[in-house]
Amino acid sequence: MSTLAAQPFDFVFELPHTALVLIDMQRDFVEPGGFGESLGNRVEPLQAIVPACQAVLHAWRALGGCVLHTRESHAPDLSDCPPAKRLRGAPSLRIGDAGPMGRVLVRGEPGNQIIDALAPLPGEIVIDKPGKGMFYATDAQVQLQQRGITHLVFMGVTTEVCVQTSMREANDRGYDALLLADCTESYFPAFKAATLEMVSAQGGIVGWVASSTALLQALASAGPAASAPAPQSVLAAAAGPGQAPR
Ligand code: C5J
Repeated sequence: MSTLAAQPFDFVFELPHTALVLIDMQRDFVEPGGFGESLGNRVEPLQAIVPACQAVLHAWRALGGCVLHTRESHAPDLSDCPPAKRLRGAPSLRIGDAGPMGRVLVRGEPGNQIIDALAPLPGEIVIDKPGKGMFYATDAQVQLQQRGITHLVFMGVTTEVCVQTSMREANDRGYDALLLADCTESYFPAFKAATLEMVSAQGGIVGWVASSTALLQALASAGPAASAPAPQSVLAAAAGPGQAPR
């Protein structure tokens, strides 16, 4: 059992039953020339969280913790992209259009890959999600249940869109969810600040918020014993697709 200082109160978790979730740390959002920039946003603030995300990811992996990555992505024929999503607004590139990193938000394209610094390792879960939330039209729930996961630690982008939507979906499904404040970012600072507040408000109506430092301290005191060996069936299920698109 590990405990860390969080808002609105301490977050208590067991590493073998907790997954680290990285939401949409893909080139489309984090690098110039992608979907995020095509919407008129500056990507630099999102790049600034990468070192903190890396520190947590490395510590988590060192203890053998479960890791789940998501990518916001659509099938090449866009059959899973509602016209309302594709046609909304006036971006310089729409979903499916050819951009500097290939077709925007399309599975298998260079821009749809998770950035090198946080690239999934073989055996880590990779969820391609057509929506903003990680559970909508995906098998995330099945994958987590197979591994006995009850708690989620969230990092990624953007705070108020895909991260918050995924946390709300997780909360409704009964997961205890923690958001690491310095490992998530928005193109809009005020939206990030509001999300951090609304997640932990009202006694943690969506979940908890803490710093990566607090989590790293909790992991350091947990040590290798926190990572129980996985049963054979779970190890078999964990041989996931890595970075390969589904
Ligand atoms: C957005 C996301 N912002 N990953 N996607 O469209 O938050």
